[in-house]
Formats: sequence, C-alpha cells, structure tokens
Amino acid sequence: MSTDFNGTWNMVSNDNFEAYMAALDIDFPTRKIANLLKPQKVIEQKGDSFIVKTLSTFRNYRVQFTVGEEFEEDTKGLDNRKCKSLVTWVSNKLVCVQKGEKENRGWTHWVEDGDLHLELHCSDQVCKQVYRKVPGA
Ligand code: VL7
Repeated sequence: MSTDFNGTWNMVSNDNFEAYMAALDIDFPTRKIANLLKPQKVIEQKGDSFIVKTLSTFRNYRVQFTVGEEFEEDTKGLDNRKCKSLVTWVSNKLVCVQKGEKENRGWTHWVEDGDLHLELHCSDQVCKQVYRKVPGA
C-alpha cells in the first residue's frame, strides 16, 4: 500500500519560496504577491493516477498524471514553460522530475505525521512547504 494523498490540505509553512520563484525567473511584483499566498492543495488519487490542484486567491494550477508515465506539462499561469515531467514512487515519496529549460527542476511530496510535505527545487534553490489536512473536506 502506497501513501494516500487524497484530500484538501492548507498551507502552514513555506520556506524559500521567493528564491525558488526567482530561479524560475518570476518577476519581482509577481513574486511579492505570490509570496503572501497561503495556497491549498486538493489532491484526487486513484491508485497511481493523480490530479493535484494548487488553489489560491491569485492563481490556480492543475496537473494530472499517472505515476511512471512521462507527460507534457505546461506550467501555464506560473512560469509558462513546457516540461517533460515524470513522477515516480521512491519508497513512500512521490518524486517528480520536470525536464526542460531549467536545470534540476522538480518536486517531492510525502505525508509525515499526518501533514503533507512538499519540496520544490529549481537550479540551486529548494523551497519547503508543509500543508495540514482539512478535516472532513
Ligand atoms: C505550484 C509556483 C512560481 C509563479 C503565482 C503563484 C501561484 C498558486 O507545481 C507545483 O506543485 C506541484 C506539487 O504539488 C503540483 O503541480 C507548485 C506553485 C509553484 C511557482 C510561479 C508565481 C505566480 C501559486 C498556484
């Protein structure tokens, strides 16, 4: 049995997000707005099939994938790049490699003590986020 990521999760911490956005060439005013957000993750998982929605008052982002199947990702509304993305299980972590113009781009999700953890990396920057499950949602 792999980890169950299903649910609605609210952000409780967000470390180094601004530097991660700068690594993605996000402009200064957008970074200042985005850095104030407390996004929500809404995850729908059926086996190895996922829909991950990142929702905020400023912008929303949705990605759909199956573990082990490379897909074309268009980061529309974020840095607007195309990536060839692949998500795999590495023990109980969901590891995504986003191959494209930016080196060393990807993310890792896992559940620890009931919280959803996310590490986003690009070039030499790592952003660490934690989300708490919304009961009953
Ligand atoms: C998605 C944002 C910075 C642009 C707006 C910020 C809006 C809310 O890819 C992500 O998550 C994965 C793993 O859960 C699933 O897609 C992170 C947010 C990263 C990068 C770009 C700033 C403008 C934030 C959408």
